[in-house]
Amino acid sequence: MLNPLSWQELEALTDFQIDKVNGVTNSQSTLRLFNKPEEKVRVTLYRDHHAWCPYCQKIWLWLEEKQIPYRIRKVTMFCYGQKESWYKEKVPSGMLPAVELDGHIITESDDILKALEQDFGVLGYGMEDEKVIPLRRLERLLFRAWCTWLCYPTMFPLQEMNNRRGFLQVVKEVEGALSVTDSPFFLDDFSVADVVFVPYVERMNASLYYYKGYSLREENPLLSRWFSALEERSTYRGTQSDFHTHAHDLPPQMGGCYSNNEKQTLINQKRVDRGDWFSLPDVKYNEPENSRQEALYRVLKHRHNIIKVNPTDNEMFDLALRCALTYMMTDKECSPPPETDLALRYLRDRICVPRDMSIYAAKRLRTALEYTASLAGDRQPEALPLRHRRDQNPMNFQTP
Ligand SMILES: N[C@@H](CCC(=O)N[C@@H](CS)C(=O)NCC(=O)O)C(=O)O
Repeated sequence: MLNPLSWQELEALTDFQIDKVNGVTNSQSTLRLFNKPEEKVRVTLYRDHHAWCPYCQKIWLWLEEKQIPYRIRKVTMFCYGQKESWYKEKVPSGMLPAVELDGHIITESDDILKALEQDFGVLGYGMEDEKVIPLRRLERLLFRAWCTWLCYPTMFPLQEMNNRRGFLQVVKEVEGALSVTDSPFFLDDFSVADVVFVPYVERMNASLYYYKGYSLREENPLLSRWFSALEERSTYRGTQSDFHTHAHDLPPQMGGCYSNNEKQTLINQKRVDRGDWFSLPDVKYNEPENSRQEALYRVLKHRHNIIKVNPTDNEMFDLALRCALTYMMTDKECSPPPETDLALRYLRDRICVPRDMSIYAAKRLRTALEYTASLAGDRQPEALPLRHRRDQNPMNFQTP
């Protein structure tokens, strides 16, 4: 049996580094300068720790596209822990996102975008442009049809069918809107109209695949082209989540997501929860060469907390985790201590994209954890909670 590499030996296997201040979009930054002096910072974005909040993604993506220097302060959402009192003093409702612009707090994502446009100019078009307004309306229509299908239990198959039909009708309209120009985007180039659609269409793609067996990206050619064009942009890639993260962060946020339990749905659920994660249509660009190094770097950074929050004995899990990382980095099978299968799968289920790492790094890590777990046993951990995600309380991962 191969002995796992030591932490020191593992450290030698990654030189992953990113420039969080001036480099590509990433979820770990707290300051973004885009090579401008720090005195230029006029904006602070308040967003959630997990990068789950769709309205925050909208503002985040806009700021990254426009390369506006800004600070980021992360706040806890109700479903995963206690809201910070300093934030409630600024925003009594505790709602996210908020932006502080020259010392003035602005809430409501649409109002934030309009205020930012006034000071920094539009992203292609303005929120109130006559080309953008109907697209914003269409996005809300799509959102409502999605909620109707996903977020309410149905008593009869006919009701489920009608909800599905209602959603697909709006999708047809979206396909129509995407066919108006030759560009893969809603207007002649990437613009605020795309930013408005990104957060929920990404969540629709994940949730309908998982709960309804329906693959939005694969079934609709123009939406498929749109997703692929988005994935050409490093800004979008930095904010992009994966199917596993969305499928399990949405239920508490939406007040419930209801599976239709059809054959394809059950196949998809198994794929999202247990792999093969590389077979999922949640990403289509080629895997970067350093995705394993990224995953390793991120685990190394937080390994003490990862081990501390795991329900298994620390020493045993330390060994098991090193087995999984050894396998991920060397392709050499490394048997973990007996009965650590649950511990490894506990972590497999809690990798959060893009909070912890980017989409391909997460696929590599989930695969290594699952494979190593399978050498110890085939037990599955308790299902993830549906009403809250306090198992993901960010306080457990605060670094000095
Ligand atoms: N209409 C608001 C909606 C914002 C919203 O619903 N935010 C949710 C997160 S997605 C929130 O802050 N909920 C409180 C919490 O979860 O702590 C906007 O566009 O900004």
